[in-house]
Amino acid sequence: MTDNLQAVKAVDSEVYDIICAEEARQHDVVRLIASENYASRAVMEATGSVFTNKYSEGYPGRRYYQGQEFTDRIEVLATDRAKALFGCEHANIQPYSGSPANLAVYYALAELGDPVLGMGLPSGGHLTHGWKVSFSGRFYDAHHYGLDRESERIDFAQVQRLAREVKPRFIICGASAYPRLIDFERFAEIAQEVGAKLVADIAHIAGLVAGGVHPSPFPVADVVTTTTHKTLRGPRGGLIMCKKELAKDIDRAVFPALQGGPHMNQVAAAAIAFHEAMQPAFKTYAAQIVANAGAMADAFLEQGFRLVTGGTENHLLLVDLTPQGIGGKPVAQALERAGIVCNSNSIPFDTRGPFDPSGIRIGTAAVTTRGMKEAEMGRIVSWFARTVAALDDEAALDTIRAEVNEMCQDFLVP
Ligand code: DSN
Repeated sequence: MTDNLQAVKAVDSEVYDIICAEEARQHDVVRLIASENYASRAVMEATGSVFTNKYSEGYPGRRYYQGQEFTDRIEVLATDRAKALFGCEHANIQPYSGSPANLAVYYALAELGDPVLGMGLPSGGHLTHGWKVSFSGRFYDAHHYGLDRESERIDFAQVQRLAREVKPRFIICGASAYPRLIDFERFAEIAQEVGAKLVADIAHIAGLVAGGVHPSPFPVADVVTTTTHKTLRGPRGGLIMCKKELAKDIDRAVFPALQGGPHMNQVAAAAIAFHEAMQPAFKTYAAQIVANAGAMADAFLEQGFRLVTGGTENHLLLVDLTPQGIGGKPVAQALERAGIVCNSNSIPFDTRGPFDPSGIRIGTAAVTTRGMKEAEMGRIVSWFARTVAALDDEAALDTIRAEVNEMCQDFLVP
């Protein structure tokens, strides 16, 4: 990619050097952050295209500035592809990212102070699902469901009880750190019973839904939000999909209520990502993400680690380090020194605080894009185990890093 950055090099060698260093880092380490991926070269070229120069407030055919012949074409193309890919009635590709997409849904479906029901952050939900430090917890009457203590899976009895009690405007399902399938139909039954809308945030699993390896929230969800860059492997961005009858409210919430001009370079890149996700190879990719996560889970269990829920059915795993008696943070830091990049994460019913949680979150979307398969997952888990056993042993971590680096040379990045 940096081959293409000759203008950057000529104008600003400082920025060029930093980009090159980041490119090398992404090549030389094993990237396991569950929300990250490697976008294709086509997606990155479109992100850096001339559409970055254009303002286009409004929607296709209804813009406020002239010069929209091609912005209209690219936005229609992107939304048509999103609708075809996910099988939905309406799509809005303008949200800048996932949090703005969720904010638009609150704006469209509720008034300030209205009750809403979402998954608690410590259970694996997202900040924008009503957590108190986000707009969603501050300006709405947010209530939270969580997990069953025994199974560590969504506690639907609690969801139903809370829904009946608080009568939310909408129930939001979907998660950032939940290793199991989401039962959208069960959520829809509860939402219907209490007259609430169902919002599904599929940011983490959108690529799995598109690839047919996770159940789709359509047609049961009223609104579906996602980012375009996680398992879906597009540019950084957001997308809202909904039933036709909510289209106007959603569109008005995104523009003019919350955003100005959409980032059309991002829209063009998203159109490419949707095209890529419609190809047969993407189904194979999505299936391999899940197979790789499963292989990792097996390897972790063999090495004696405890996994939240005992395993995984999607792209991510949560390793609970409580039995090892160490926190996730020092382990994540040692792993980074060893060339394995992931994040510490709270586990359900965590007894440690959010800045020093008990778990490590791991995702397989990025390593799968590089072509790594089950055998490499086994190697990664054995490096993980060696790292945990050698947290402060710089020499041991250097040895692991060299081995990781050597393996990475065999797997291309786009
Ligand atoms: N930052 C994303 C994640 O890591 O899950 C969610 O916004």
